[in-house]
Amino acid sequence: MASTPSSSSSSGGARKRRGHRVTRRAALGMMAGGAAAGVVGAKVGLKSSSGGELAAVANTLGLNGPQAEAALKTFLPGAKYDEYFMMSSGGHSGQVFVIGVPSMRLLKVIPVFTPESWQGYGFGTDQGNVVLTEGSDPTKSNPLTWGDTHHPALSETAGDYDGRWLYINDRANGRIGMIDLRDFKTKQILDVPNIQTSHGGCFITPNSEYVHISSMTPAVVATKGYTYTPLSQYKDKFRGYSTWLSIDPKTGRFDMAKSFQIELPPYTQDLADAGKLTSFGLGFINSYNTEMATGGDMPGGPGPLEATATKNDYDFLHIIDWQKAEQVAKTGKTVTLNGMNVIPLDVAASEGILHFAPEPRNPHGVDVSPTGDYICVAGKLDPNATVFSTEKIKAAIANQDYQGKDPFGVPILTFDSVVEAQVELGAGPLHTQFGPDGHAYTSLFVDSAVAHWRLGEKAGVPADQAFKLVEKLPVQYNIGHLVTAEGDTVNPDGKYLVALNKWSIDRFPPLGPLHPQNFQLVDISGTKMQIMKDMPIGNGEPHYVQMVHRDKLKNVLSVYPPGTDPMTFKASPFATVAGKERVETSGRDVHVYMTAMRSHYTPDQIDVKVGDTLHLHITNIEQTPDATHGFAIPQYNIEASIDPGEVVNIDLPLNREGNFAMYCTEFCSALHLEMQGWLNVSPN
Ligand code: CUK
Ligand code: CUA
Repeated sequence: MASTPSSSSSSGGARKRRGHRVTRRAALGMMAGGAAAGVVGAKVGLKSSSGGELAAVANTLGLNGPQAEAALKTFLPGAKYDEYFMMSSGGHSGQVFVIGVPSMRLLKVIPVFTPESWQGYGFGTDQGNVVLTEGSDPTKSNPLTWGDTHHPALSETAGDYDGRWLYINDRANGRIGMIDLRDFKTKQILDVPNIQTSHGGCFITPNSEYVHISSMTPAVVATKGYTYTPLSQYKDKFRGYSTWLSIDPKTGRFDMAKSFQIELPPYTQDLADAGKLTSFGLGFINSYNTEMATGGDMPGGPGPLEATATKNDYDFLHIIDWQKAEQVAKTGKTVTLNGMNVIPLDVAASEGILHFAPEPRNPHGVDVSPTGDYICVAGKLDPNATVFSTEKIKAAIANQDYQGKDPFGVPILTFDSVVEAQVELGAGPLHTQFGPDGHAYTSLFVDSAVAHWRLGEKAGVPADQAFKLVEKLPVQYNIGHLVTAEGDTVNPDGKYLVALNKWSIDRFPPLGPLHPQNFQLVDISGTKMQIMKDMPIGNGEPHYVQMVHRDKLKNVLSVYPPGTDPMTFKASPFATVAGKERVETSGRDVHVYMTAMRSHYTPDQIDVKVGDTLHLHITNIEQTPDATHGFAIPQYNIEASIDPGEVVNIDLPLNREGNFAMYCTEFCSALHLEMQGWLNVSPN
């Protein structure tokens, strides 16, 4: 892998750092003797260390100096916390992973679209069951039980993460989930009307006005969900939709009355991003398959989709003026489709809401630079990053500088009028993230490398370094997305980059033919990028990830206030306190108001009959951090996790007689094994 010597001025010390932030060295509270230049230097020389053993350890493992240094820099002893958290999509695991940086430790799995039994998500309790069922329209009776999470979006204020909510899309089923970052639990899943799949999202506007999600593959939408249509009518009947979901500023939930969609041509809409600062008010969506190919690779067909969908030299960057759309959405020019306020395609074109700019064929990522001045499109089949200029786009729109219209009447801006630069990076560029001072980093899938390059003068880059490749770092292997610390905000931190590699091949011991993905932590604080650590991801296939500073997550609860309903964060009407436990029967409905504390449930015997419906309202009356109790009923597929202060509700129709030994699944105390009881279901 050719690697160009750094010509940048990006020495670690020269990078601006936020004053209130601790440097990595201070955060680690170690390496007081200074960064070791080599293995010998790794002896550290601290009086409190056990002597010169480090060099011997490094020699035994065959570590070179930079590797030994990286090992120390990424080690965190207990009770020392990571400086950053990665909010990682979990791909087709349907979950979100929370990973510490620089330690690269998995700290939490947040179930969103897929049931998860440790947290009792989707096994009979209200939170998971309600959320999964509500998010499964139109088949509420048969909930979808998996999703394909791709693009997490942290809520923002003034273009910076604010630590309130996290959104994530389901690429498979066109859904979006909302996680509250007070308790890291999923509060809402919305099956977005009129889109069957999703990829252009989630992205969030700079003040969390909207979270955007657009369809990937177009579909035929009818007034009641989807309808069958021959693929020969693809161009006429299939449509995509760009969805702007209004965020309730108090709860983070979706406010459908203020949300709207924009109808799009049946191209395949891919990644998207929100404008910021100079491009505030605009949204950008890539597309491919402007050929509108539908496959057909058997004899007599037009050919495989991947061949027929790559014929055009250019596809279209969709440029959406969402502030204009917001105004038009309030007029009579819209239609209502499955409960969604929709701006028809011809209205979007004629009202100046939607413009196209040609982009080199079959692009993938579109990423807006921190100042909002540059829109970076990576070309998959093109070795360049194509950089569009916000200023030039605005001028071209104002001057109606069009090179034509697409078959649906959408004006196409003149390519040469809106492009600022094309930077040759290497084979298979996909996604771009940013550091301070106009540093940009693009993943190269085919090259298996990260390309470090510089933006232009509007990002503060000296003219002689503008739009130049700085360095390429080989990664292992076949990188998809990448992330830098707060690298998609108005204020990126630099410091760390993580390469999200699709293949790991030989990096980890084989444990069967399915290999993990490989996250690689890269130090980008110095003049040369340096790999610090590999982390196998043995679950799902992460796509995008955001990396947020620990300071931003300031609202995290350690315990709930007593008797809290986690869906509302308010006192639950079903909360119970010690001494008030009771059973209330009304007809065949048996309500049990139960408390859980170390090491018993009260009541610990429940007597019911086949045909009754049991309504369990369990309050964990503890306020000790980490004193979570489980609650399982064997044979009935019930499993709850009840955090301190939390109230969990379970509705259970009793269809089978027996004595069921309900028990606590969380090893909570010395007498945890004794924390059990009996559900006695007698014959009717
Ligand atoms: S996509 Cu996966 S590597 Cu869904 Cu963001 Cu590019
Ligand atoms: Cu409660 Cu174990």
